[in-house]
Amino acid sequence: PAQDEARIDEIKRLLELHNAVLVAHYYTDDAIQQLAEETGGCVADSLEMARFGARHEADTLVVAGVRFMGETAKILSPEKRVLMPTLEATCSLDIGCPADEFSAFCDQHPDRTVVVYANTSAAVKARADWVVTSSIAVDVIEHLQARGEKILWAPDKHLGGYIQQKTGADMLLWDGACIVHEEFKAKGIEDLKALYPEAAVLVHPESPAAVVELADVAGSTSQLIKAAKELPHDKLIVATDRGIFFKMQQMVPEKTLFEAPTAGNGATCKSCAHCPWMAMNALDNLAGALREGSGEIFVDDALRHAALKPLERMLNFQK
Ligand code: CIZ
Ligand code: SF4
Repeated sequence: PAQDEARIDEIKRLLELHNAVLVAHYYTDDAIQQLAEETGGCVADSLEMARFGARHEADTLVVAGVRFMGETAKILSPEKRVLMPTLEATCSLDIGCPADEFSAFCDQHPDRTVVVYANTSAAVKARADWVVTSSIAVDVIEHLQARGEKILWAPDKHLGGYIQQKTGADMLLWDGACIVHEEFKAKGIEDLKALYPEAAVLVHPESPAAVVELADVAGSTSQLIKAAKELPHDKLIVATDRGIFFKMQQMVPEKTLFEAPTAGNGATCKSCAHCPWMAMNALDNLAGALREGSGEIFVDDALRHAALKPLERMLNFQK
């Protein structure tokens, strides 16, 4: 629409004016992902967003995603101004893991190495030995296991359970979940698979174990996009936020992508398989943040230093 065009032009002008770069997650709206691509920004998972933002020479990072992604950017680049379209965009994993309760839990298990998922507040990261994203979680846990370490994992119990099963590591799990991935149904996928037996199933391991069991490939968003390209299959059933279809379809224009069902009867719905917090990012509030300098992320200095250590461990980790 013409209104969107005007907004897009305004954002492009403001990005230049402020020497700013747009860093967008795969789960944001197509228009935002496209804009990030067109303006020399990046569209990525949370690990690559963090790497890209830290390396880029821009003065301002505009992070389209959820709160922890903006915080991570600020922790890694304190000298940069970090803006988000909205500060209201949180995550059920972050909400489900309050720093004080988490810290008490860690205190009860001093013999365990604390590994937290990137989808957490700066305060929770500050209590951790390691931060990981789903892209490198398995590799890091294997590394710690080889050193004989016992793990305390938070917050996603499905991802934690998946890693535990895959590595055999001794992991104590926090009881958190992603409200988007938790809704995928094994029965719905089996029914779809009956219709298209030649289709491959791609699953993000924040999904329940019964769903991950049906996967031909389980992995992070970037790993699933890579698998979509490499697998010989022409049809793919995909269990992760449907925001990923923008990039995935771009990579495999010739393949047919199916949204994994969020209901047992094979149905999908408009508001399912899409993160309500990611969806808060829009062209309007993105333009507003750049125009008014609103949605700026600040992280207290002591907290920043404490959270930086486990984050740097992740960024410096080589398999
Ligand atoms: O579900 C999320 O928020 C994901 C997959 C984040 C990420 O690591 O890119
Ligand atoms: Fe959090 Fe799930 Fe949304 Fe990702 S998709 S930001 S894990 S609620």
